[in-house]
Amino acid sequence: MRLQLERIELREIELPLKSPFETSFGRTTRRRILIVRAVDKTGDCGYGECVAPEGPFYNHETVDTAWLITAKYVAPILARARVETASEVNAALAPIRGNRMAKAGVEAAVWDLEAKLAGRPLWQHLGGIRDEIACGVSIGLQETVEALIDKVTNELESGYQRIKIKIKPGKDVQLVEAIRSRFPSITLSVDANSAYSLNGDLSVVRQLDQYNLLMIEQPLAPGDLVDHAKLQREIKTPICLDESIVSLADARHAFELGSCRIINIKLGRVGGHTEVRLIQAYAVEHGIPVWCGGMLEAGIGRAHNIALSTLPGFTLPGDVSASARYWEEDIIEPPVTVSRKGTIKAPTGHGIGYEVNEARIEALTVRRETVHLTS
Ligand code: OSB
Ligand code: MG
Repeated sequence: MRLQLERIELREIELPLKSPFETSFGRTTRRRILIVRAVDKTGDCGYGECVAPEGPFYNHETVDTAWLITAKYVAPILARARVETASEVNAALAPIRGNRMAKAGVEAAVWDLEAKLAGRPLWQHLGGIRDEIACGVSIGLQETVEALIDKVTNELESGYQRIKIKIKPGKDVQLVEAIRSRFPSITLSVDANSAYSLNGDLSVVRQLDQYNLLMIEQPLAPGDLVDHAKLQREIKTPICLDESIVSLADARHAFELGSCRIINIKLGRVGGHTEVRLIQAYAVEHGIPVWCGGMLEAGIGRAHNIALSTLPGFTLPGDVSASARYWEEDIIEPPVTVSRKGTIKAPTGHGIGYEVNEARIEALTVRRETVHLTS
């Protein structure tokens, strides 16, 4: 089945979060989300969700930059490349430097389209090997320690297999101490989103090292692979890299330097499913556990995350959790739900395997643009 892409449709929707999500780099209360539809000559279509956030604080990308790059460069380059399979999209877009979230939104839509045309679930089309994935939750910074403990208690009662909390300087050891004294043996990790430095904060990280954490995620700046390697040599807790790894090359550099022992893979951050598979295959070959990270996705992005989490190597619970943790009403049907044992069943429907609620997307749309790929 050869693809003949006819057009790329972009929409921006606005979706309020049920409760604000706070990290070391800021607080999000509502999401502005770029939804991508890739439409084939046959009229069939695939969906992608660009995870670029509102502001350039997680990385350099934003909804607005992603919109510009997608409309002005990604779509036209794709048109000229006349890709016939989803696996060609990554190479076709290689001339565009960075802007991986923009590229991933379109790439993912083409993968969904191709899986639908092939008549099978995206997760199987990508090479997934399990029909159920393990789930954890990411809990943002809270106003008080009591509020944090309440959140942790609720998520554990829901069945989630791993708790991750956000930390930042001044809100770190005290939070971990409070959770550990209440829940001595749960699977617990922390995510600093690059808020620390090797020179200034080694003593804090050494203290965190005493709490039997599953991992410490992205303590230092994204470019600091060398400092992460030095830090990893100082502590027994595995370092997990998120922001630092945007490509297979980064994963290899991190492994060769000893900068981490675990990798968080995000579809948007690495530029799409093809790069996810390259990193995941490298990780399997070198015995590095990986897991799927999240970016406060609505249903389309969540569905793609479920699909990629079925690949070999995704052996740790991901930040892929129920729609209801984020949204009053999702943009897919049914919403993503999590079992009592903290798992999500990979869907059996074709492509992403969830129905996209077009009417709801229409109602939430604040901006739209269509780029035609054939003349
Ligand atoms: O670092 O994993 C991160 C959300 C926004 C930006 C960065 C991160 C996160 C999360 C939330 O941790 C994960 C989720 O979607 O539940
Ligand atoms: Mg992270």
